[in-house]
Amino acid sequence: MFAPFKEYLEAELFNHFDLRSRPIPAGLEFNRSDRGKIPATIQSWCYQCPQLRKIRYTYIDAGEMAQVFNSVIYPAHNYDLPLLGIDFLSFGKKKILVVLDFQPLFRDRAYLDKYIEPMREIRDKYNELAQNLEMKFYDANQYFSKYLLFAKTDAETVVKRLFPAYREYINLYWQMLEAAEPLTAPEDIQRIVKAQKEYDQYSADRDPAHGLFSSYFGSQWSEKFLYEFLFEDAVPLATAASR
Ligand code: BLA
Repeated sequence: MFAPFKEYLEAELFNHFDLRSRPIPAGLEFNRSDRGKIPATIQSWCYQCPQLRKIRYTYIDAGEMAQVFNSVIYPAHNYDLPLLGIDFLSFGKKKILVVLDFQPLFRDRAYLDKYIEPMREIRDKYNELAQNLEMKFYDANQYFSKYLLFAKTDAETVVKRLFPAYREYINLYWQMLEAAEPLTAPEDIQRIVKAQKEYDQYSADRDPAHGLFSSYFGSQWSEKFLYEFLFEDAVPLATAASR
């Protein structure tokens, strides 16, 4: 279902950047479950380049039962760009949920004008993919922009509308990165380090996928996957509480 999205992102990354593999902890890059009626696999890829310190994407393939494409791109700490966040999910073909955003690290006017306003033109073209749905797990005012794509949709719209929208957003993200001036002041860089770390903590604490991962791969593997790969700068809640 989302394989063309993964392939497109991969090709774009290799065309635009000088990528190096970024290690994935042993045992987390691939897993397979035979617990359900249909076997499920989860596979992840991770890269880095001078402008992007962590590029990760994951594909879950449980056939008709579930297809998920999830990705986060973290700019290097000397770029204050939003993170590029992608979460495309399809369950049993009937339920398709898609989320795509430039996830802002800061919320002041100047920041939003610089990095979020440019999304507006694209977002306005794809109104049917921006449905103002209520968030149950996350807070729309933290690390989400007002021009995110967030929709419950169908397979036809994924092909005909989401794919072109996705290409446009990704292209805009590369343009912004190209235009961005790397920061040099240590205090500016520290502020970005802190905001990206808080993003990991926030995302790990609320991740709605924990149940999904656990049901296929067990809770131990899922906990490791969450805290050692997806959001490696987050501290598990239990650990945080006992410190
Ligand atoms: C929702 N994301 C979800 C859900 C799941 C995942 C299972 C709940 C779907 C439902 O309503 O039943 C899945 N999340 C994942 C997976 C990974 C993950 C598989 O982190 C990792 C491999 N989520 C992101 C990113 C964004 C994001 C980068 O990981 C930003 C674009 C958004 N996911 C997002 C939002 C929702 C969601 C906004 C709706 C949650 C809500 O209602 O609060």
